[in-house]
Amino acid sequence: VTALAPLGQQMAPYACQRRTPLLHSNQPLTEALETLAEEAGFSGSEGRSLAFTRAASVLKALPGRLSALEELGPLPGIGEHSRRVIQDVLEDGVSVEVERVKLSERYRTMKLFTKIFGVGVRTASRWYQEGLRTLLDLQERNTKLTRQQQAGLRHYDDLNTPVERGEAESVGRTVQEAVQRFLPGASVTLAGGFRRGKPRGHDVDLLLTHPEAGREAGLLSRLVSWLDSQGLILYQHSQENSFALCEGPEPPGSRDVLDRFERCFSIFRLEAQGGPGAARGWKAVRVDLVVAPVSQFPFALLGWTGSRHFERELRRFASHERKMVLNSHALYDTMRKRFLPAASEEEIFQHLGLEYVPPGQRNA
Ligand code: DGT
Ligand code: MG
Repeated sequence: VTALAPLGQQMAPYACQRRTPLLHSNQPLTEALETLAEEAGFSGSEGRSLAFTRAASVLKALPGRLSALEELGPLPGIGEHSRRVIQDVLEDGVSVEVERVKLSERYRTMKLFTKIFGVGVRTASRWYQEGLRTLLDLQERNTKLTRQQQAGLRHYDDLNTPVERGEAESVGRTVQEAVQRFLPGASVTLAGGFRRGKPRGHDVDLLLTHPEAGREAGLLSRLVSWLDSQGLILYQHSQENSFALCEGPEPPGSRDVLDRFERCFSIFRLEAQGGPGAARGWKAVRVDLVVAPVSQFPFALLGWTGSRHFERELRRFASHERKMVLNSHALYDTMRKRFLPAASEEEIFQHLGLEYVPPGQRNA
């Protein structure tokens, strides 16, 4: 019998050094690991969550279906606990641990609550501790909700029905047409999972820019008011640009570095195109509108295309391997103490000394 080369033999350690297609051959394994990652996140164990996410991400990049643990070889990034889970699923088809998590009251409740727009792990956890278990509980016990959470609850079913690609494109066209009224020449780009080739997603991420620097200023508020006046917006809150290049980017690992663009979190009222909303005539869809000045556009595009794990790995690679700070606004070289401008995503990969990974291969 010829010994097969381990499937994971050539696996590079950072997800941004690998190609990760949308479809892969190890779905049952990655689902199990991602459930544990999610559960660890619900318990506030970020490190443990990341370990499971990393292991899942490695499996997504394998060239074929794993049939025995040994085929992995001495892969970096898959810890002992993850190996145990993989082995269980390979041998028994399921992991008892994962099944137990999925049935646990805490996991199910946390999942129910965090699926409300505007509810994070902290809030969901507090509600769970207070004994709340259902969406009805929230209403009956007059739980204090933010305006965002109220909207999230009101449109709960729609917002937890996947957005189809056709719907995302339709939202994109609507925004594009509206933008042309106020700023001809401005562009609207569909980012997020759809740019990576996903056929459906949880929201629509749209990036707006204009080829002439500065022309994009003020666009967002005019755009949103107009969309609102047309009855297309069910909810929105906007945030002003708070990023100044002269401050320098934040140190790596600091939270929310992508959140400093002029940005609008919204819920659109989308005319139904079949599916669950068809009878009613419309469907609520989560839409994020982000405005980037043209000089930052490639960084914004790279940062908003995802996946979240791919982004995290890019930033980790930049800082640990290159002593650079990457965020959705800029790339900063801490050794040479200067920003490295880029006119395209390709140039950012070049600055980092990474082989270019096209969007469809960033599904880490
Ligand atoms: P999905 O669930 O189908 O919408 O999948 P994605 O990949 O489109 O995920 P999404 O929409 O949450 O985010 C897309 C990318 O944009 C993600 O890689 C990170 C970035 N991003 C989106 N929102 C935020 C945010 O609030 N903070 C930060 N730091 N990054 C964000
Ligand atoms: Mg998205």
